[in-house]
Amino acid sequence: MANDPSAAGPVPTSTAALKEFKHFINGQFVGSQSGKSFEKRSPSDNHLIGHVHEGGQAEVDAAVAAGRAAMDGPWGRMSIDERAALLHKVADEITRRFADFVAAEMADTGQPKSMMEHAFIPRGAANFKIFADVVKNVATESFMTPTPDGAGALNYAIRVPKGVIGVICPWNAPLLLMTWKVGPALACGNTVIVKPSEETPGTATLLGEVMNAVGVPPGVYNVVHGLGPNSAGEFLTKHDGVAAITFTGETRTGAAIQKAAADGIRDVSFELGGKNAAVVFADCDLDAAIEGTMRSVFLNCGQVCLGTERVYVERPLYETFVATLKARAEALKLGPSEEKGVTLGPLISREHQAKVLGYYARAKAEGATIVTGGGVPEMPGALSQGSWVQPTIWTDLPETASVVREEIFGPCCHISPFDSEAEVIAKANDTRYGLSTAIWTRDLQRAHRVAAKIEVGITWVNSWFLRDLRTPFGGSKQSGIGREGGVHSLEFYTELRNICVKL
Ligand code: NAD
Ligand code: 6OD
Repeated sequence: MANDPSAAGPVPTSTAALKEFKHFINGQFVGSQSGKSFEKRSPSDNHLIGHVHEGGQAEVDAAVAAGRAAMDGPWGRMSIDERAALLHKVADEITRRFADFVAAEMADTGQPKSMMEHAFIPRGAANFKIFADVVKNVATESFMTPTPDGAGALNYAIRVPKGVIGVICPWNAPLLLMTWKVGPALACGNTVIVKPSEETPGTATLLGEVMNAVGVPPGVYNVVHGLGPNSAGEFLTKHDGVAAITFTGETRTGAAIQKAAADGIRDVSFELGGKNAAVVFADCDLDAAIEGTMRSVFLNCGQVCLGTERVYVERPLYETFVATLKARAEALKLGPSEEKGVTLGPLISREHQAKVLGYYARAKAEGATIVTGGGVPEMPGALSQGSWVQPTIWTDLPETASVVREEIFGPCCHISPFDSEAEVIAKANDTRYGLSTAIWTRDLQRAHRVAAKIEVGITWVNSWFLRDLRTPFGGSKQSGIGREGGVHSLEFYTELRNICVKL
C-alpha cells in the first residue's frame, strides 16, 4: 500500500540536536530583532532540524549598511590580486571543511551523499577560484580617436564594481547556485547580501564562518534568512541601497523581482525555470543516451533546472528506449543520504511533494499511460514521513497536456515518438521556456544543425550537465535574463566606465 503523505503521523524530533540558523551581518551571527523564526524540517523523515531566524526590514537595512561600509573600507581598497588571493583562501577553507558542508547540505536537501561529495560541494569551492582567476585576466577596450586638431584622444574603459548586490537563491543546489553568484560578485569587488531559500539555510550560514576564518572583511558577505513576499526576500529587492539583484528560482518569482527592481532602475540577472527537452535520434549510442537521460531526469530527484521533463525519441528506437528507461528507473534505489548505493533522495518538502503529486494525478486524469511510478513509494519507519515520490515515466499524452507543458521539478518525464527533424525541432521549441536541451545522435552534422535551431541558452550533444565554468550559462525566453560564467559574469557584476583623454 502506498503511504498517504498528508497523514500527520508522529514526527521524530531531537531537541538536543536542534540547530539555530542566524543571520550573518557585518561579520557577526545575529538573531532577528523581531524574534520571528520558522522551522526547518528534514525532507527525508520530516524531523525538526532547527529554527531559522526570519529577517525583516531591520536586518536588510543593517546588511545593506554593512555592505556599503565594506565597499568604502578595506575591501574597496584591495587590489585585484589581494581580492583574488582571499577568494582562493575561501575555496581552500570550504575544501578543508568539506565534511561540514556535505553534512549541512545533506541535512537540508536529503540528497545522496555521493552527489554532494562528487559534484555539488566541490563546485561551491570551484566557483570562487574560477572567477578569482577570470577577473585578473580580462582586458577592457581602448580606442585612439582622431580629432580635428590632429592630436587625437585616447578612450579607455575601466571596470568598477556595482556596489551591494542582492543574491536571492533557490533550494535545489544551495551552495553551488549561491556561490555561482557570490564568487563573481566578490571577485569583481562588490559586496553581497544573500537571501538563501527558506528550505536550505545551512551552507549559506556555514560560509559565514569560512569568510571570518580566512579574513574576508566584515560586511563583504552577508546573509539574511527569511521568506519571499513581505519578508527578507522582498525587502532586499526593494531596498534602494541594493545596486543590482541576481536571482535564481521560479519564473513567476522572477517577474515579481523584476517589478521590484524597476523602482530605482536596478539591473537584474535571472536564472529561471525550464521545461527542457531531450532529443534522441535512432542512430544514437543507446547506452550513452539512456545513461544521460537517467541523469537528466532523475538527478537530485528531478530538481535540477536543466533537467529533462520531455523526451522525444525517433520512432524506430521508441519502444526499446521506453522499455530500457523504465527498467533503469525501476532499479533506482530510494533512501536517506548516508545509505550506501542510494541513487534517489526525497523532494525538498511536503509542500513540493504535494505539487508534484498534483501533476502525477493530472497526468492520469489527462489519459497518460503510466509506464512506471505515479505515486508515493512505501518507505520504512520514520522515512514514511518524508517527501518521497516514485520515479515516474509517462507516454501517450498530447503536447497540450499539462505535464508536457508546465515545469514540474520532480523525478518524472513524458516520452513521445517523432518522425522527422523538423517535427522534433518544432516540438522542442513549443514552450515558453528556453533553458537547455540534450541531443543524442552519432551524426554530428545533424547535431550541429538541430542544436542551432533549438531556442535555448544551453545545448548538450551526447552529454548532459557537462560544465566548463568559462562558458555562457543562462536561459532564453522565460528561462532567464543575461548570461553567467567566465567573462559573462563580469558583464553583470561590474559597470564599464569610459574615460576619454584629449591628447
Ligand atoms: P522560488 O522562486 O520559489 O524561490 C527562490 C527564492 O526566491 C527563495 O529564496 C525565495 O524565498 C525567494 N522569493 C520568493 N518570492 C520572492 C519575492 N517576491 N521577492 C523576493 N524573493 C522571493 O524558487 P525555488 O522553488 O526555490 O527553486 C526552484 C525553481 O528555481 C525552479 O523553477 C527551477 O527551474 C529554478 N531554477 C533555475 C535555475 C537556472 O539556472 N535557470 C537553477 C536552479 C533553479
Ligand atoms: O552549473 C551551474 O553553474 C548551474 N548554475 C547549474 C544550475 C543547476 C540548476 O538546478
